[in-house]
Amino acid sequence: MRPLSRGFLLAAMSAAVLSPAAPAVPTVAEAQAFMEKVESTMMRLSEEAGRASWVQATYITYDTEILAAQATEKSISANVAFAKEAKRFDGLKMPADLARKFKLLKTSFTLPTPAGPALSEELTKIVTGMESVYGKGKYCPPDAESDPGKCIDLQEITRIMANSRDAKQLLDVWTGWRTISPPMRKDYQRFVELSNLGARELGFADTGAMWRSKYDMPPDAFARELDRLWEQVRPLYVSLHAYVRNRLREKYGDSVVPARGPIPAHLLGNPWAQSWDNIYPLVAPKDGDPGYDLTEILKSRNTDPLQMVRYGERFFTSLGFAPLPKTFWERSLFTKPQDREVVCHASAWDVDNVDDLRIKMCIEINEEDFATIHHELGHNFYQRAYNRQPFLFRDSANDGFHEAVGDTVSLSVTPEYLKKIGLLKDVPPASKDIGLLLRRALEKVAFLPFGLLIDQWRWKVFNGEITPDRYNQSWWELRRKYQGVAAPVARSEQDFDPGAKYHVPANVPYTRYFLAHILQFQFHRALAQAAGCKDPLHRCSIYANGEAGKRLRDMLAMGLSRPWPEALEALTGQKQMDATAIMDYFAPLKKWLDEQNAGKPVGW
Ligand code: X8Z
Ligand code: ZN
Repeated sequence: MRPLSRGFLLAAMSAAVLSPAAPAVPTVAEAQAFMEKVESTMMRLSEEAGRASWVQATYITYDTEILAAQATEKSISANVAFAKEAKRFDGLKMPADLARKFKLLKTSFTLPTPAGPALSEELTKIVTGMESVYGKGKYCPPDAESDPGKCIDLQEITRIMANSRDAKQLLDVWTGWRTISPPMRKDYQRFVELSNLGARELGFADTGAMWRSKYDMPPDAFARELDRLWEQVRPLYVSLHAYVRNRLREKYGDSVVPARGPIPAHLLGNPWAQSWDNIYPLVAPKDGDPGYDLTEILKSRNTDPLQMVRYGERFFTSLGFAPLPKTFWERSLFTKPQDREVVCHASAWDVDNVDDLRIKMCIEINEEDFATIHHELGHNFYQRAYNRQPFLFRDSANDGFHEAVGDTVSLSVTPEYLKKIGLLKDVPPASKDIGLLLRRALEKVAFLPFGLLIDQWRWKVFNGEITPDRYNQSWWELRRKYQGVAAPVARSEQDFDPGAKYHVPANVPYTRYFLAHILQFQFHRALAQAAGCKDPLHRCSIYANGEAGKRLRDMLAMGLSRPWPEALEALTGQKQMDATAIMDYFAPLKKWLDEQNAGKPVGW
C-alpha cells in the first residue's frame, strides 16, 4: 500500500493569479510541460510523505504523528492544487496518454484536503491521529485497573477470537475491542465534514462520489456493477451462512444462535466476522476433512517469520519475478516490537516508488498470516512490475487489482503445492475435496458481503444519508442486511463500531477488497488455463509455471497506463468482471451445502 496519497507542491498558485487580460488558450506543449512538473514534484513529495508515514506507523509517538501528518498534508495539498490548476487544460485536444494523466490527476488521492492550510492540516492530523489511536488500541478488562499489564492488544484479541470456543470469553473480547473506538467518533464526524469540503472544491458531490469516480466508468454505473456482482454470488453466501449457522447451533445451543435470525458476530473466529476460516474445525464435514492443518505444520517445523516470507517470495520467483531487493529484508518490519507502539495492520510499501519495497506486519505463525504474507508480497511485486511507467501510471489497473494479485497466488497454495515444497507428505484424495473447498469458502465467500458493506456505510455517511446520530445503528443494519450477522449485545450511539475496523479510522477505501475477491478467482481460472491445468480449479496451482507467470507479469507491468478492462482482457481474455469464476470454483461445495441445508431454515 502506498502512504495515504501522493502529492505535489509547486504550481498551486501560478494559474489562479488575477490577470486583467483573457487567459491565452493553452497549447499541448504547455500541457506536457505542466504534466512533467506534476509528475516529478509528486514523486518527490510522495517519497517524503512515505518515509514520514513509515516512521509513524512503525514507531508511534507524539512527534512522529505530527511529522507524518505534516508530510502527508504537504503532499496531498500539492496534489489537490495541481488537480485544480489542471482545469485550465480542460477541453484541450491532446494525445491519449497525456489526456489519461489529466484524468487520473483528479482522482489520484483518497483524502481531498480543503483549500487553506488551517483546514487542510486539521484534516490530515485527524486521520493520522485516528490511525494511531487504532494502532495503540488495547482492551483493558476491569482487573487491569491495578495492573495495566493485563490490557490486551489486537493481536491477542485476534488469537482469542480465532481459537477460543468459550462464548463468554469471546463476548468479552469482542466487546472489549470496541472500547477503543468511541473516542474517535467526534473526530470521524469532523473528518467527514472536512473531506467533503475538499471533494466539493474539486467538483465532486462528496468524498464517496470521488472514490467511485476511479473506475474508468461513470460512478453510478460502477455502483450498479457492484450490485450485479453481489447478486451473482449471494446465493452461494446464503447457503454457506445457513450451513454455518446450523453447525454453530449444534456447538453453542439455540439460546446463543437463533434458528432463523442473523449469526451473533462473536462466534465466527475473527474480531469483525469478516472471514470465518478459523472456525473450520467447528464446521468441518464429518467425513470429508482433508486431514491437515497448515498452522500445525508450520508450528511443528518451528518456522520463523522470515521463513514465512521466504516461502512467499519463492512462489513469485518461480513465476519469473526477480527476487526482492536486499533492502526489502533490511527495512521491512516482520514482527511486533516489544518496546514501542506500531500499527500492526499488515501493509506493503513502495517508499520511493521504484524499488524501496517493504512490508509491515506483526507476523504470527499460522495459516492466516501465511496467506496475508502472499497478499502483501502481491502488492510489492505489482509495484515493482510497473515501476518503469510514468509516475501517474504507477498503480494498479484499479484498486481491486492491487488487492487481488497476492490472493491469486494464494489460491495456488494447494495440497499438491505444499507437497512440492516439502510442507505436506500426502496429498488428500479427491474424496476430501469438500473439506478443502469449505475451508476456502469460509475464508473467501464469507468475506464477500463484508467487503461490500463497509463502503456502503461510508458512501452514505459521506453523502449525508447516514447522519452522526445514526452512525452505529446504520452500521448494524448493513451488517444484518448483507452479512446476516448481528451484534451479540445491544449497541447504542455511545458506541462507534465502524471505528474498530482499521480501514475506517485509517481512511482506506474498502470496495477494493470486494472486487479483489471476485477478480482473484477470475485471474486464477485464466492462469490455471494458461498453465494447462485440467483438474478442478481448486486443485490447480500455477507454481513454477512459465506461461502463467508471463501472463501475470505482462499484465502487472501495464500498471494504470490503460483502462482496467484492457488489463483484465490481457490476463483473462474478458473485459468484464465476472463472478462465474468464483461460482465455478465452489460449484461442488454449493451443491453439498444445499444438501446439508435441506429442510432447514435458510436466510435471516
Ligand atoms: O487490509 C487488508 C490487507 C492489507 S491491504 C492486510 N485486507 C483486508 C482486511 O484485513 O480487512 C486483506 C483482506 C481484507
Ligand atoms: Zn492489500
